[in-house]
Amino acid sequence: MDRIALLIIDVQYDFLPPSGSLAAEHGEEILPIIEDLLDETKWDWPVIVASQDYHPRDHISFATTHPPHKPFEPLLLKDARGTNYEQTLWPEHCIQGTKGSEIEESVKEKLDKWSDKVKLSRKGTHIGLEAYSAFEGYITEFSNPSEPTLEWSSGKPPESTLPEQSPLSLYLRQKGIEKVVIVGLATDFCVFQTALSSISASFDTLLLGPAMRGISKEGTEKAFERLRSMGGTVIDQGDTNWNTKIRDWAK
Ligand code: VGL
Ligand code: ZN
Repeated sequence: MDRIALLIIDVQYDFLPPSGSLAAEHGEEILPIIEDLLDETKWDWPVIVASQDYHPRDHISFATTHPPHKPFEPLLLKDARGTNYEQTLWPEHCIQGTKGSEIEESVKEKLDKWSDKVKLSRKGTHIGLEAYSAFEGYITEFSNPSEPTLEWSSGKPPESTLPEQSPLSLYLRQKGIEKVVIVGLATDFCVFQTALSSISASFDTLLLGPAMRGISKEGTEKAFERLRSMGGTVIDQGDTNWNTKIRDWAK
């Protein structure tokens, strides 16, 4: 697994059944596969990055921040950089300090064992900015993460960067990474946007379908189609031969 990073997107309780506030249907089915990928006797990733959606209360993406609007409605908003955009409003999720924001325990325990090979990308921390892609977060220690600084929480936000200049890209390049394998939640939002950034930043990008689930079925199918058309490699959700396919792609 030379020069290949594993990106584990948002495997957090709020995106998982049975109690997540924004659970991806059957999201729990991805856990054994991710645990397999984190088995050090089977895989030797030089770099692993987990991402964490990590919102303050009153985040711009929450329906409760914009009464009387309801979750899943689209709403035109202006963000903290002054950009007008259409926000899909969400139920409150992944709020800093809550159980829902934590990375699922079995995955977290395995990640802790990779010690200095694993980092955390925390995103969505600025109250006035939506951020789906792991390339839009700041990079910190996995086992001893730092809280967001003022510019990453409520101050003047960092200038928007091209994906190739983002903190995650710079980190991966510094480590000599050329290829990334992406797994996690949710296929149609954070996984999709992370994969778009990864392709734009010229990483050879593989999506492991069996280890991801989406919020909507149509959104998930569209995401796979678009990523394939942009040069991403997608292993289908039902593919039982994924193990061999990753190893062949890695050569
Ligand atoms: C996500 C919606 C809102 C995700 C995060 O992780 O896919 N989706 N925030
Ligand atoms: Zn979010």
